[in-house]
Amino acid sequence: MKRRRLVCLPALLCLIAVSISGCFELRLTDPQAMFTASESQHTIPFTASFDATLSYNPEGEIVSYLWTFGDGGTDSGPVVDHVYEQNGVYEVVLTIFDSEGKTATTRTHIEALNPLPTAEFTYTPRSTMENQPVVSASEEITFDGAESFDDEEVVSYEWYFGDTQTATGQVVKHEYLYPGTYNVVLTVTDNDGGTMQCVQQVCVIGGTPCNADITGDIPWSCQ
Ligand SMILES: [Ca+2]
Ligand SMILES: [Ca+2]
Repeated sequence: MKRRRLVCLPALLCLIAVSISGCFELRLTDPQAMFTASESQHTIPFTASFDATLSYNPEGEIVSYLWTFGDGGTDSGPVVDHVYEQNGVYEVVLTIFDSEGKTATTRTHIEALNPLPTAEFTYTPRSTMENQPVVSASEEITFDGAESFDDEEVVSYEWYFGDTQTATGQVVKHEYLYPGTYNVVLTVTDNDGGTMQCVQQVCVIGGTPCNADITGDIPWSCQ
């Protein structure tokens, strides 16, 4: 029994030694792919730079660096640039090849962000009183969001007129029943789901003046 144990022990030690040296050898001889990226997240369009000079090969040389950028673009070389023009999440893959035909691969993700739309609107007819635009109660006012824009497309216009009424569309009409100061909110949405709001105070006069100071000199004042 004792003898068998003695025989087994060297065999076991030998097996461990082989395993360790096997791992060690793997680590020593396989190429290691590594790179840094100048951006992990940026609004399009932007140029990202990638640097794979940290990659190394313990035996032999790295003979080529191949890149795929996740948007159909490819390149080669240890240091490359790539322009992202469409929003999305992209996987960047680097594969290196050494002189013995061994390869190594590593990857990262880059998020190319959608530029948000800009919301703007005008309204007519309106007149000016003491440098302040005013509209009249019981008059049809046209609200126009045509000055809103996006890098691609504004696909919806949602209006809130500040008096519980709402509407949808680039150009809408609304009539205020009562004088007052109303916060009109236009929310635009682009084709990628990005939203932006514009808020303007609209002063409505007529009938009972807005924020009326009945005994004051400027009964139409909205301040
Ligand atoms: Ca887009
Ligand atoms: Ca956009």
